[in-house]
Amino acid sequence: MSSMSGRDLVRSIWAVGSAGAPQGLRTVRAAWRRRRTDAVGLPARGAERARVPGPVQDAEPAPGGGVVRFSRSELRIVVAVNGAVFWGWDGAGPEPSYALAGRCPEPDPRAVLEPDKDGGWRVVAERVTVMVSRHGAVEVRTPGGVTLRRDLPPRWWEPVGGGEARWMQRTEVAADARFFGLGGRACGPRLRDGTYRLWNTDPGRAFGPGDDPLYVTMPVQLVVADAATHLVFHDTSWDGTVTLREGEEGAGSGHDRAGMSELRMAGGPLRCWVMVGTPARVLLAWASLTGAPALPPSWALGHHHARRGFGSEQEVRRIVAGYQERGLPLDAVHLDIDHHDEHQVFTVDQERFPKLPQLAEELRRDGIRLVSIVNPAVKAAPGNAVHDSGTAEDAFVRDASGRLVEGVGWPGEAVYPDFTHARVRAWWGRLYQERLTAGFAGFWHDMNEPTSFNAFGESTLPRSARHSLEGRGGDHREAHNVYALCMAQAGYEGLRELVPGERPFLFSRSGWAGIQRYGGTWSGDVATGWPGLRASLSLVMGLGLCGVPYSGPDVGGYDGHPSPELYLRWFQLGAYLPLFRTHASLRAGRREPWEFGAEVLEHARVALVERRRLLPYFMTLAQLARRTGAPYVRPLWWSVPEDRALRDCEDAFLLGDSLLVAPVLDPGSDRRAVQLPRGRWYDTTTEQVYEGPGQVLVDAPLSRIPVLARAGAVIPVRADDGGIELEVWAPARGRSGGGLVVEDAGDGWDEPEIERYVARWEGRKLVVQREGEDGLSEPSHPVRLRGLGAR
Ligand code: NBV
Repeated sequence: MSSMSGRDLVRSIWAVGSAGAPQGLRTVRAAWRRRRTDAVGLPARGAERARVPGPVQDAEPAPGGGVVRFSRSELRIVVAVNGAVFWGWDGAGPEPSYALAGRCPEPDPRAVLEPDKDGGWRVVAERVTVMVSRHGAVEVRTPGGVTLRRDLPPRWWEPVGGGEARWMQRTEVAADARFFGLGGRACGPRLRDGTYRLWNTDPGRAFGPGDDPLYVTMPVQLVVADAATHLVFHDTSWDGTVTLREGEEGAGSGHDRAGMSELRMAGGPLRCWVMVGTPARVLLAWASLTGAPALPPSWALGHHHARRGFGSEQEVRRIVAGYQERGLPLDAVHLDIDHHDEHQVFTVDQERFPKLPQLAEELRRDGIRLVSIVNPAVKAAPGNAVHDSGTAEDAFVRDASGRLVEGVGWPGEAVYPDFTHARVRAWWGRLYQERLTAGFAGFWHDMNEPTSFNAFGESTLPRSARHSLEGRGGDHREAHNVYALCMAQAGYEGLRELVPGERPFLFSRSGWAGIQRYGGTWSGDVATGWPGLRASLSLVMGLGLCGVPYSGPDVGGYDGHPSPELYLRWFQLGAYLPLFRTHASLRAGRREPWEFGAEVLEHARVALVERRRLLPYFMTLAQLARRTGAPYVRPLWWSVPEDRALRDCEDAFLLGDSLLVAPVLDPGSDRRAVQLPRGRWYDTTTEQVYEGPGQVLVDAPLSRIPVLARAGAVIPVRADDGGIELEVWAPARGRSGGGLVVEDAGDGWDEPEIERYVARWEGRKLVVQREGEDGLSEPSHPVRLRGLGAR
């Protein structure tokens, strides 16, 4: 590696990369270096032998299912008490797993393995039947006998000289099925025909809908069909691809063509979990398996402003004052890498930020928290305290020969903690004390795919880099996709130890199945432009369906200069997403709402004020997400997955049960079409009534995006005095409604109770009551009725 200083090295790589001509040379050199590293560290694959399970031999029942033996493999099936079904080939069991929140759930003793026709076997459980053919095809059926998926017998390719087998699993699904999930995808949320890679990737530049994969990939698919929704999770962290092809329904007497999904993995166990039911039930089972989403502290549900290039404490103060002078609500300020010294992570540049704790204290008095970026790359320089303590802990990733793996991170030549080791996680977790002392209240994990600036041909560690993998031992091929998940675990558990009374707040650029246990994500460097705006909604919705309910984009896009209109439309969307954050790169210019002219400022103010008013609703949604796994942002088909028109609708979403948000995603629009689910809906600004199901045209002037309330909804909002008020939208005559309220628990661990409300007509009077064990009572909060003027 060259002797350049860290930042120079990073800058030169960037400069060369963007200059064009030398790019080829760099790529060749880097690719060569990676090949050399991996050639030494990884066994050559050589010839391979293909294998399929072969014919069935016998079967043996066990709790929750049993084992079916084939001539060249065996299949273990377990139905768990939460209704999820596990199966694993070649002796694979559910553990160890980075996705599971704890131990594998207990088997359901009622599920039994029994012989089926034609020499096959089946496991009959309450919510699913799993049929295994005599050649190893596995079919999942509803209790009514409708097939939801049919896995053909898998295929393995094993290196003749030994080593990791790669494998392929092809699956047929219903002709009407639609695919969602696979982590954060920019081109969704409905995943069209194509091949999607499972390898967390920093695209190295701002991305748009055509870029795939991105920072968060997961082998989690949500398959929505008329017969039922199911989630399938292949619990394998290796590199892979999923090829999807939607089916086609034969019109009239024509034949249906099944949908198809083909998973190819470079290694790891062939095992999966399937959950069947309604979307809500499926997400509940998923959360019970992989962990309840962390509950953000209440301030994290407000507005966050991040910025590259805050050059000093004074500048932070100036920006905060800019918000305050204009009466714009602000809840958190994020400091990017610019506040570090040359060693970067867990340091503060004392010249430019000499009194950070004092600044943090001042801000906190105004209700604003400081959030810090945290990168995993540790500057490889003796004298850098983090480096030295990590070295003493033997914390950094090594290669097969025992040498430290050096990459290029933001601080230049860098080493990378091996977060797949419990001791290393504990060491890293303790480092957050430095951040807490500096006054930070929240943490923003960046560059944790992990990214190493192209030092190894692709922008991450070499595949041969060794990892502990909880003592089992392995390499980066297996550890890569769970690197950020383990970093999040380290941060979360460290913070729990350091500040036991407060709920940690962290969000991470990269992640994998289970990341929600520790925090959320954000969309990374989304490209400024209308396609980027659309992509940011796709990411939030897709991640929500994979069990990660808290995320949001960089409002305005990361890399460019948005027009005032684009900025505003992004801002208006962001105000209804769980993480509402403005941020951009150094070159992209400012993202403060007053930078785009007086008109934008006025409309942005309305969005900010409305977000603050809706905080009790957001808190309720966060609490419900933790208890049920349901994302705050839901596709329109959430409770009616069989509604074909809604299933294909990607440009609007439900925020909880009560609101439908229809962002403006195209320039020059002042009206937009909205596909409504069944029932009556009110435009929350004009109180105009719309009746669903069906498509309606709704006003969308520059001043606001359409937000519709479901008739009968009871929505907790912030009253002028700061308390909670119930905004109740009149149900249609003869109908009733209701809603849940879970109050803010402060930033600690108290468990507030769920308040249930009903709204119904008593003659000409709309009555709102609280439902309790002892019957109905007066509401615990003042009530404001809306929509009464509607006919
Ligand atoms: O820390 C700088 C940026 C950050 O602003 C952005 O949000 C991240 O996605 N970060 C990427 C590192 C960029 C390095 C080239």
